[in-house]
Amino acid sequence: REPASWIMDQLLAQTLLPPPRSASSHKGTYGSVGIIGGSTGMMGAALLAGTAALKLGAGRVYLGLIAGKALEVDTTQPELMLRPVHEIFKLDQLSCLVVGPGLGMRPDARFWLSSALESTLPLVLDADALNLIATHSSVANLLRKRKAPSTLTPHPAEAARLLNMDISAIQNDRMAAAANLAKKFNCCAVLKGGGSICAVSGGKRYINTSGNPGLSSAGTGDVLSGIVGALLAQGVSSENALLLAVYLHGAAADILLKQQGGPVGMTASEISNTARNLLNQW
Ligand code: NPW
Ligand code: AMP
Ligand code: MG
Repeated sequence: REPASWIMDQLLAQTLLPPPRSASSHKGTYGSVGIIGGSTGMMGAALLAGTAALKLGAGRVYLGLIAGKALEVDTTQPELMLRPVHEIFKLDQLSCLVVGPGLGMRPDARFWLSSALESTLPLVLDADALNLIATHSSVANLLRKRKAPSTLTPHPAEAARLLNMDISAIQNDRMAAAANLAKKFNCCAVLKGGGSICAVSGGKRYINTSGNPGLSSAGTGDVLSGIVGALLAQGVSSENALLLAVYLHGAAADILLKQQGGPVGMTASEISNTARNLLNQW
């Protein structure tokens, strides 16, 4: 019998890469990521997730923004296609949706999350998508009933809300918490924080070995969700996309820690750039 827990290191991560790019490929070959989030005051979270998806190789990235007075273009990242959220559901070529970065908790956010859960697309659910699932049993039921793959990316406080436990209880047995998330919500899940635990099918768990406290800054989780989306769009399975994204995200932080002489002031945007370089080197 296979053991139920594994160590996620560089050797294992390098077995999970998207296929090499062929000379005749085009942007359609690398898939389209839709990001749903960006409510008023939290537009940055959606932009960070979108930029991460772009940098990690998605062919196209669309942002479906919740904010009424949303941006129409990010002039520092004009490759991103910014749309009002309802337009995302009219696109027929999406490979996956990342729902949650800066989504907020208002009824319209819940409506668009439910629409995503009712779709047949692979989903990455982060941040406020997780908080809405934790607080609305009708939304949680939509998640449990999904046939397409779903991936949850909670930090310990979000995991505590999802499992209706204290943060200290989650942290006291992180392996069990990760497995319970996957089981309860019929998905794969990462319990984030130092030594992230990924739980996949069959009760299998992977303890991540990359990452450092430089990642303890606003927006790094939004970047992780965008990286998972990029890998899904490039045809990596949902389990492998989660494992590879978590490892790459932490490994990027480890490279930056060395380059910058320590963990202080590491930014989420730098994680995207460095993870991109690492993926190209592998
Ligand atoms: P404390 O009080 O800090 O010690 P929330 P969020 C706790 C968006 N963002 N271990 C934490 O504890 C996101 O996408 C927008 C233990 C606090 O109580 C979301 O949509 C950004 N405790 C939204 O903001 C950049 C931990 O959890 C609570 C923990 C809210 O997301 C930032 C905070 O968590 C952000 O990504 C840990 N490892 N981690 C932007 N630039 O637009 C957290 N806690 O209430 O879920 O709030 O994570 O900031
Ligand atoms: P979030 O709280 O959603 O912004 O996500 C934070 C990201 O940074 C997650 O991927 C965490 O695993 C990672 N992270 C935060 N603090 C640490 C730490 N001390 N060591 C390793 N990774 C961390
Ligand atoms: Mg977060």
